[in-house]
Amino acid sequence: MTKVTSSHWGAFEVDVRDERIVATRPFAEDPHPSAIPDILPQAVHHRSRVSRPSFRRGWLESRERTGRGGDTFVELPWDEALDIAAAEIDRVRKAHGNEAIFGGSYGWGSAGRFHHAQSQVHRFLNTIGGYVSSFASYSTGCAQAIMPHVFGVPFLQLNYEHQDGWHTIAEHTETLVMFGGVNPKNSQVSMGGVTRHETAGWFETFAEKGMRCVNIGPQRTDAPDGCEWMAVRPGSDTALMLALAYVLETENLVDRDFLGRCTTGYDRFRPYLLGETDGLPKTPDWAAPLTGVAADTVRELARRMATTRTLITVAWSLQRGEHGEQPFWMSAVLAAMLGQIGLPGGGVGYGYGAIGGVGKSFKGLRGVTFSQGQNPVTKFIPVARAGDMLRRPGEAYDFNGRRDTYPDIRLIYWAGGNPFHHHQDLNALHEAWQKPETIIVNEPWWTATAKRADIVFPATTPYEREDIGRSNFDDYLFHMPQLIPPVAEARDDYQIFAGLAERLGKAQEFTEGRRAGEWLRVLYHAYQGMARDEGVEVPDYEALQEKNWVRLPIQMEGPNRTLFAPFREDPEGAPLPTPSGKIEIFSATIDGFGYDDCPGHPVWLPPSEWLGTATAAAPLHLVSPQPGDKLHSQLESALADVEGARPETIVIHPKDAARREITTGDLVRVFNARGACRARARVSDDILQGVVALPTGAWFGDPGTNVDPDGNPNVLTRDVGTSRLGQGCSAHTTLVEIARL
Ligand SMILES: Nc1nc2c(c(=O)[nH]1)N[C@H]1C(S)=C(S)[C@@H](COP(=O)(O)OP(=O)(O)OC[C@H]3O[C@@H](n4cnc5c(=O)[nH]c(N)nc54)[C@H](O)[C@@H]3O)O[C@H]1N2
Ligand SMILES: Nc1nc2c(c(=O)[nH]1)N[C@H]1C(S)=C(S)[C@@H](COP(=O)(O)OP(=O)(O)OC[C@H]3O[C@@H](n4cnc5c(=O)[nH]c(N)nc54)[C@H](O)[C@@H]3O)O[C@H]1N2
Ligand SMILES: [Mo]
Repeated sequence: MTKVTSSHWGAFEVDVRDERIVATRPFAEDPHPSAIPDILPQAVHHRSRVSRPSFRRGWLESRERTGRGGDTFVELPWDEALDIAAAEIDRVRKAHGNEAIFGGSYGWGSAGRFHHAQSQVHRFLNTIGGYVSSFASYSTGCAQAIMPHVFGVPFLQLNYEHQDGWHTIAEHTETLVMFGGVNPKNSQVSMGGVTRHETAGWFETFAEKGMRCVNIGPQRTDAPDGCEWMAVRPGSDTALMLALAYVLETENLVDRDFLGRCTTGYDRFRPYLLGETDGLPKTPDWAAPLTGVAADTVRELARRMATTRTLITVAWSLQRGEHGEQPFWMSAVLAAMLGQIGLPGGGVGYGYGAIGGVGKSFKGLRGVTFSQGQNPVTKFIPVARAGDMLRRPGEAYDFNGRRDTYPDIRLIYWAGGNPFHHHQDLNALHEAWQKPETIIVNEPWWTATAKRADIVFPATTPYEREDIGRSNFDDYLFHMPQLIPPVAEARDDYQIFAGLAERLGKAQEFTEGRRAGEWLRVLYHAYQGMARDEGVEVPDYEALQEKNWVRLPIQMEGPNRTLFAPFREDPEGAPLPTPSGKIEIFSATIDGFGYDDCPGHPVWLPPSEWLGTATAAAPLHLVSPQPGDKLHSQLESALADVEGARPETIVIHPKDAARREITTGDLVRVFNARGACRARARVSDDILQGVVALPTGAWFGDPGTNVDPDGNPNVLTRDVGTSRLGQGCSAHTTLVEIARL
């Protein structure tokens, strides 16, 4: 049998023989298919699958909690396993209340609208009284806090619904200034799926049109070949942006009319820019030693930006570091000074390349959604503060103008995420993780997180269940057929939670009396009605099953979307939803919070770890980007089997390598005071001297291994919020040393 299915990395064909996935092939309509599914046959049937419900021996026998990660597991039959888990959940909620249950459960899980692990776990926990949740994402947590203060619009809405689409950029942009690049490697994936991979193709078009594309960041490879590379030290972008702004201000290249009509607070920012408030004019010469970019290069770029249609783009990675609020806010100020916000192909935009859907323009069509219900518990944490939450119960912390205390968590339920891949400072997380009384994880594979749980329920993968594939940022609709039976005794998350809900007397609330197949039809029917209301006909469920997939007629061709065009046209008549109705260069709201790590207008704040604070013990800046060959830590067990694939590859500059007598292919130890991992060196001048890059995604090793064997960079990263405002993930703020092994 051959069928098409969808995934976060796109659609692909699957060959099935004797109830096994034997091969995958690209989807015919995808111009640049991802190679990620190549490994799927090995991964789905890998020996690292969780076969049966498993209990950590120490927990099962004596509720002992210090052995997480180092213990053996006992397999039990499903009924008994669900009984024990339900009784434990019941005990915790009765003894400590639902505020003692952490169900934030961050992670990407798999595509598919019904069997979406987060929706399932949240709905379940809501039916039994609620859980402590988490706000935003590791991807854009900091931006989601700061950017609404600046533009008034939720950050992701800005990315997906407002900012210029590729068509508009291709038509109008003359200079594309990309902080952190725009990397087709990253746009291979999108939450819920990206069917046509178009980013690389757009850059071919830009090149044909003679667009000048400048990649500003530590790695040449962050943008397609043919783009200029302006190497800049990680963490220093705000200084560079300030220097560009200084040139605009002092060479009279600022659009004062735009500033007057559409912004507020330039008068508060300008004295800082000119050094009147701190004695430090933010000149290109001031910035040069901070950024590593020559002053003349900055002047030339500023003049070019002021005299051509210029779009500034900012990669999400820039806010995944300490003070990540600043380059995001400052990019908006710089764009405002240029006065091109609201003109097609000009202004500023975020996350192009981060995710396949950004830059595409479709008519809005609501999605297929399974209701998570209402959470009676209002307590939440900023998502990346999970480690702090476990370490500091009852202690106060700041977040975006509010002061709260961390809850005292007794039980953690995680489904569809891998914190021992994604969280920073994993050795510290491992310590903190020993504190809760019980940890339950649903997982298809024995990940580092599953190995550190007390109860592991084996979950199916999307290939083992029927689902609907649909993303709001894509123009395809899929019936995702069940391709193979569940591997070993795996069950769908839905079935697992239905079993727990039943034991807790909430079967009806959770299932509403429906089986998964019935839910699919109910959800699809609602979606079909909504689509019809929007003028889009989609086939009946049975017809979609038969067809396998359809392309929806929702594409917007030609230049079609310009960020804040109506606002520019008429700032009084179409104000932004900020307190002033304008773009906030100075925010009285933020100023009122009184945060020294995020004051009332953008400022240069050096991170605690960057090349400016390099020491003999940790002289290199580590960036840990997303892996090109997979999604985060998914499919990792099969990839790690490939001869020579592990440990992960770390990119290092020839001069840094020579000093350490490292050559390409050498095994190295990467280390700092927080931890150490192995990696395999690749010497390349595609990276700025002083910077090394090790992608995320290797599975974190077992406790007791001092040097993480496969190369997970999060043994090295710092677990600290971006600032009291955003409290986002600061993974890119890390210094390390490297030695040959
Ligand atoms: N150093 C550093 N760290 C980072 C980042 C960085 O840039 N640098 N980036 C951060 C970012 S942006 C992100 S988004 C995170 C990503 O971190 P995660 O989203 O946690 O990573 P994934 O590997 O996608 O984890 C998903 C897990 O869900 C499991 N899964 C898949 N399908 C199902 C299912 O149907 N049911 C269940 N129960 N489980 C399923 C997978 O096997 C996998 O273990 O990493 C963050 N960490
Ligand atoms: N193939 C694949 N694609 C993915 C993912 C994946 O796991 N695999 N994950 C997806 C997810 S969840 C997300 S959130 C997005 C993330 O998308 P991004 O945040 O854009 O991606 P990253 O790979 O973290 O970082 C991109 C580049 O930023 C540069 N960089 C790091 N720090 C700085 C800095 O301070 N200044 C400048 N100028 N550049 C810097 C690094 O050189 C790095 O290669 O990617 C998505 N795409
Ligand atoms: Mo992400």
